[in-house]
Amino acid sequence: MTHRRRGLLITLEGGEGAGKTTAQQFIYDWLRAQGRSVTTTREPGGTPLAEGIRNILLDAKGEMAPATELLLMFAARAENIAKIIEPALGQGQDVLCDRFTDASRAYQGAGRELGLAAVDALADWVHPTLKPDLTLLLDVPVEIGMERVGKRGAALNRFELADTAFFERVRHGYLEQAMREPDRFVVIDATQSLNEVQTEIQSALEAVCGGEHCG
Ligand code: Z5A
Repeated sequence: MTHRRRGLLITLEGGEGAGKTTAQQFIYDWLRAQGRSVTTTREPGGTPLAEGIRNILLDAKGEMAPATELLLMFAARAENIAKIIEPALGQGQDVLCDRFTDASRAYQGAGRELGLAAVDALADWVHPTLKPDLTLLLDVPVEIGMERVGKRGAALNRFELADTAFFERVRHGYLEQAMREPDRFVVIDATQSLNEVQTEIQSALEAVCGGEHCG
């Protein structure tokens, strides 16, 4: 009996304006050029229900307790995993996900100061065996990221309205997570030019695609 190869789960992380959306297209194109099938998704979001939860979470006029925010992130994640991520991986497709559980560790665990234990308990319950094969962390100082977001000209969402101290905690939360899991994370200095950022992303992709489950 032949077993279909499971795809790779690649996640993109970073603070506001780090360049994830810009990087996602580059990664998609690169993986496709290797002849790989790729599904893209984002969090919170990815399915109609999860996109509905996203709207509630991002509504600038909305207010919610930090615990509510964390639980809604995992409610959306449970949908995305069940409907998009697991089926695609099981069919041998790579999944490129714009943010995943590390965002909950950084934003809710560190930013909202709920702590890692609460996030890890939910992660253990919602996706006990699912872990990214590669996490690209686009790291940018808070003021540079906010400047980029400001230049975008779009209305700010509920997260983007937070104060600088919140974003500093988020950034440190991400960097601490990367230090804890150096085999999974690749930290990229996102203050570099787009070309330089893409060169580093490509090296990380080549490394993970050199593994036994790529080809
Ligand atoms: N959130 C959470 O709290 N907990 C969770 O568990 C999850 C999420 C999953 C929505 O995420 C919110 O949900 C998010 C965290 C929270 N907070 N917010 N907001 P999102 O990913 O959808 O939203 P976002 O982080 O704000 O995405 P973004 O604003 O689109 O940022 P980005 O994708 O990282 O940046 P970009 O759009 O690619 O680039 C921003 C601008 O910078 C753009 O004009 C680019 O042309 C420019 N750019 C990009 N790279 C460069 C370089 N290298 N040089 C110069 N300029 C550049």
